[in-house]
Amino acid sequence: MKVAILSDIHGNSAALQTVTAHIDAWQPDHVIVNGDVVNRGPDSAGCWQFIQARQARHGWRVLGGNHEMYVCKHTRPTPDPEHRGIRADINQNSRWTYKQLDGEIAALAQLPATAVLTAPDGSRLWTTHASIRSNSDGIYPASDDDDVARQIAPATAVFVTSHIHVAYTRQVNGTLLVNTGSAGQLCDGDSRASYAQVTWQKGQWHAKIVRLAYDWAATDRAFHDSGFLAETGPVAWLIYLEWKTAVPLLPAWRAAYFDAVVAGHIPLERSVTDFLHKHGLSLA
Ligand SMILES: [Mn+2]
Repeated sequence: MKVAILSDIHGNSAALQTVTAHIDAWQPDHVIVNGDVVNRGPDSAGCWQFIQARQARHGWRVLGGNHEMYVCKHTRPTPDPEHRGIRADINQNSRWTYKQLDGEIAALAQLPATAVLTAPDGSRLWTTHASIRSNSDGIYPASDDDDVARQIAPATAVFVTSHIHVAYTRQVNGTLLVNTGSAGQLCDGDSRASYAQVTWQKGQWHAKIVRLAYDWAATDRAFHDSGFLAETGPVAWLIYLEWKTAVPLLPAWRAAYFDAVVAGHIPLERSVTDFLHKHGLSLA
């Protein structure tokens, strides 16, 4: 049995095309999309359409991630606190994505959280966006074994996670733990797309991470031409540069500035320009 698991496409069509071509050539028995098809990128609608077609015609299984949830939250008639005032400015890009996905929100909201495949010996491969506890509870390469055991309980032979955009495989108390990384926006210092190949062969599970260069210039153009950079506020600059550098800038900005911005001590735009200046980054 051959299983391909991709995730965290984040509206990056060029990366999705490259990963899909590689998966097609590998000819897996199952393909699982482990959440975050949409948001934080220039072409959420195109990626969602493509994934839906693959689901309908090729039986791909599609799971929801935290970003599908963020986009769906915009349907609520009374905006929750995350979508009022300054927090609305910070979260502008999920609103932009929501508008692009008009008519698709019900389908996004209904995506399942988990896929389970069983080998002939009864051992199981469990796939979910982050952890058993929540779709934003990241499992890191250096997370303590005991913490991971709680995040993946009850233990299965293979546990496939994503969410943090860092690709790796490791063993945790007899479980083969696999992080798919991200098709569209890496955070592990390597800007190539990643996905996971998991196989059941001769009575054993194996896992491998595949890394692929893709048409970065096309994605760069899409960030500019789609209006993503111009229309979704300063946080979009961080997202764009995170995509470009494969370094997790958004969490670093959040840790340093989020509370001050929400408290009104510094305007959002200046917090981002200060942050970029301190890190020697610019949009040009
Ligand atoms: Mn993601």
